[in-house]
Amino acid sequence: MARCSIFFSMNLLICLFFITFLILPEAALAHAVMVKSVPEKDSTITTSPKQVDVWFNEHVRSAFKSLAVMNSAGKRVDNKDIEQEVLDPSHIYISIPQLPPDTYTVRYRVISADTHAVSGKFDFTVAESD
Ligand SMILES: [Cu+2]
Repeated sequence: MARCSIFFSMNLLICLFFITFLILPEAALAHAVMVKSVPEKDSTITTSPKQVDVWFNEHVRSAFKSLAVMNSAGKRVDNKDIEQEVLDPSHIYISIPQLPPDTYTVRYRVISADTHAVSGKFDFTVAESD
């Protein structure tokens, strides 16, 4: 009986150890994730936007950020003038010229507050207006 409860306590300790080391650092060091964009991911719009905006769940570092908009042929179409909002460093954006109907891919790469690089992509479609 005594041996049994010691064994049980050991298991509990091992469990707590893993819970602490698996969950806590993840919460403390979680890196930025994209939470919103304009145009929205997978949206279809009939008016070519003036810029592409991307928001993260936390501020991202100003160094080494990148944002690019490619057409369906893989050609870069943005104006290569990425900016980060001064009052909201979780927001980056880039201007784009008038875009013809096509499906465009936005690629982003930023450095989180926790120094991890975060990258991703999403599409939006500019459709013929009728
Ligand atoms: Cu991270």
